[in-house]
Amino acid sequence: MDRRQFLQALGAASATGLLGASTQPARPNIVFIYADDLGYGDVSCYGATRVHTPNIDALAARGLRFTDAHATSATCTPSRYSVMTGQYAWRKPGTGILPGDASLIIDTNQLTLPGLLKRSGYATGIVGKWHLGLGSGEIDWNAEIKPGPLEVGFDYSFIIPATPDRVPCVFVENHRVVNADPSDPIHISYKEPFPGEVTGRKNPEMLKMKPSHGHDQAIVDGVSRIGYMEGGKAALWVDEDIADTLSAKAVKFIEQNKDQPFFLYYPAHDIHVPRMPNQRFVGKTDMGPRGDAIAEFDWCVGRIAETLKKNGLDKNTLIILSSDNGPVVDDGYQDQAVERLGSHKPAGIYRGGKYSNFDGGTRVPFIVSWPGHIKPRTTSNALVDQIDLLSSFAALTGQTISVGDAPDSFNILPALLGRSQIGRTSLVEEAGVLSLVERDWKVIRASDKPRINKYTNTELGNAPQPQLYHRTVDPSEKQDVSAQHPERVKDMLAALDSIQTAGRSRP
Ligand code: NG6
Ligand code: CA
Repeated sequence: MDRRQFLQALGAASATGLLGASTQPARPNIVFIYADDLGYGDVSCYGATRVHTPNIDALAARGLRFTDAHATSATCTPSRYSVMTGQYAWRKPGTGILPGDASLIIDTNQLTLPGLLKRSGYATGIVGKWHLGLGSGEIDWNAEIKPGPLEVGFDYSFIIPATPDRVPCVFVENHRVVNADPSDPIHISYKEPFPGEVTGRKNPEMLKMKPSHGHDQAIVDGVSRIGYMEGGKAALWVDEDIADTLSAKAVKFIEQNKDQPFFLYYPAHDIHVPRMPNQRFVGKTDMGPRGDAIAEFDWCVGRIAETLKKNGLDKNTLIILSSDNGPVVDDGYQDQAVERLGSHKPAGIYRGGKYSNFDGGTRVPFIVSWPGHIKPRTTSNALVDQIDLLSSFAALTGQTISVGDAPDSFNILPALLGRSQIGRTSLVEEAGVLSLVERDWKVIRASDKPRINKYTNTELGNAPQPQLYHRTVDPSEKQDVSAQHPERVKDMLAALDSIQTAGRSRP
């Protein structure tokens, strides 16, 4: 048996048979809560002490907490693309961090996570940050905006089009900008300011939060952003109210769909920059806006959990909570995150963070709860990846996936439900370069890119030679042991090449 056959056999073993008596398709409601830039060490049930996350901890107490779970990438767009499609984003060019005027990067004929659940009779909704592009050319923000979430499997959509630090700073509900005013049309540019537009660069006296790097263009709600914007005064969001607005829409979606199975994808704007939590959360931690945004995110988790309970849905709802990439402290605004960090370790014991090849880039909190089906207060060391939700939910709902669909999504349902300690046996992590994890080992491809991001001060994990780390002996990736194991490095790099050229990795 060669390596590939062996991996396939292992994958198949984890995909079948382990569910035992309860392989019956089930159709619980599914809520996927996806934080933005929340690190492994940023919540109390993963070891944080200077911020308290009682609602996230309660979720973990009701279910299963993973210690070796990964976002597919160390940045947002590729991680989200992979969750939605079950395909490694690096297979598709153009899936890096998108500007706010980018076209939709998901093929509308492709099988998607919401599309799969819709096929099984679920009502599907997204409330939160999209960042996967909209439309198929130049977007007219004053007309119908499509294709977007509704064309790739969602029945309902209420989104921040890109990120909170990118224009346009408006919500889009289904195909329309919320509170759009035809007499004050919205225009967006990522090239140059509009005539007479005030910007963070020219008018810093107008800012209530100043940039530390970048973010010196359009000014909205006293914060300068990436990109230029004019018009749409009545449609502009107020940063401090985003969490209230999004969580209220999530509550409404749950209440409106409570009589049928539903899938709610809740990609929160917290704790991405600009960190502008509501006044209620200001000072909840002594870490400034970054800590307070974590408290705000936790409150949203509580609001969703409470809504499920109030409507008698808590027992029959599977909740997953995770983050789209690792943590970053200074991501472009002077928000005291560095000055007030103190002893807090956003990535826990892991090295690097957002943007990094080291594990801090992709190893994130990952909690699954489903009362009555998952044992409370349990922990799993199984290797899992968010890209696997698609195939795992196909198994959960008794569906098969065609060979060409979701090419990198493994069915790891037994691990997700705590019935197996085996998730994946390998995975590819994407940051500046690709890395391959295989059981106890991780190899990072060689890269001539900088070792440190001088703006965010992140250790990027780039080195001119491939690096090899032992994941159990040295989880913090301190000792590159490539020189001691040249054969292993060679084999693993070859395995990574073949995953890349095969175009698929799903067993
Ligand atoms: C970077 C931004 C950063 C953040 C990131 C995307 C600058 C200087 N930095 O380019 O602030 O927006 O993109 O974050 O503009 S992500 O979580 O959506 O990937
Ligand atoms: Ca992110």
